[in-house]
Amino acid sequence: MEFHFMNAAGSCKQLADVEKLARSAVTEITAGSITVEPRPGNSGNVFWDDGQGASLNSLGLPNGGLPYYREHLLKMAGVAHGGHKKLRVSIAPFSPDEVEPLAQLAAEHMVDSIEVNLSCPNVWKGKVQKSVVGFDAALSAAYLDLALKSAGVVRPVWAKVPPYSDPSQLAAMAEAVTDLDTRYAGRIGIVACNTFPNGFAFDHGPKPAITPNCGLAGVAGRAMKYIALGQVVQFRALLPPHIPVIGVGGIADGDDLADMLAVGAVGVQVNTAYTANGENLRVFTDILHRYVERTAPAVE
Ligand code: RRO
Repeated sequence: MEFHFMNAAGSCKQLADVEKLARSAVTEITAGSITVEPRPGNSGNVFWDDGQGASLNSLGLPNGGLPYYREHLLKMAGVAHGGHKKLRVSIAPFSPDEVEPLAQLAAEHMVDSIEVNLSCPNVWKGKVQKSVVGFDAALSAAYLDLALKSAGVVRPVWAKVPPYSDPSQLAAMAEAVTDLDTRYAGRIGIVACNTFPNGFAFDHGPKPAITPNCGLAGVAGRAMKYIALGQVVQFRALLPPHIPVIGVGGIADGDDLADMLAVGAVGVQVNTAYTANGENLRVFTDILHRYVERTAPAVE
């Protein structure tokens, strides 16, 4: 199967971000997540890393919405393709009727694959937190079905799922995806997993590390590595072999990539290691380099 090596959505929102990632070692650039309406995102400290590879974020889905991507998405795809990378767009619909316009936008602008974000933990209306769609397999299947219908006949659709602590919820999602696969002929895959909802940290003092929502934020990076590996192991055991799984969570060096591939992932997404290192593109090169050093036979 094709090897997928990319940034995770969240670190690429605008044309300039695609232009930058087009010069990196990724095979594929993930842009988004994008919503129907433009969103300013949260304010204050919205990303924090603990200096040991773990992070918290509450970005709050900042993005330019349909107006920005109608204007810039074709150029984003052209820039990615010019750098010999695929362009994946992560869409974040807030209701079933938002799936079609977002998926169609991607389909009409040379985007190579669509990721349906079923798992953003950071959407609040005042003090009320929006529930995470990916914990409801039936509702997730409805979103994915609409995305597959709107995405054009050949374009793959990936479900970005939350980390499941209840194995029966994970099994229900695996079953829903397997069922969709029988109807959409090998066009669906799983990206496991998004951040763990509602973590909290102090920033070496009395204040929460993250400003919005009393400091509650998605947990990522090193803190997620063993959870993400476990999610991939479980999905691999439940899914037919041809349905691909991409692993996300704590990929920061060649060993992490090797571990993800060893449990059956077809590739990885990287976020904390990239963001916490000032979005230095070397992170991607170093991961691949160390992976090759670790796995390649010695040349005499
Ligand atoms: O924007 C965010 O706050 C965000 C999103 Br959409 C997501 O999918 N996962 C995450 O940790 N943060």
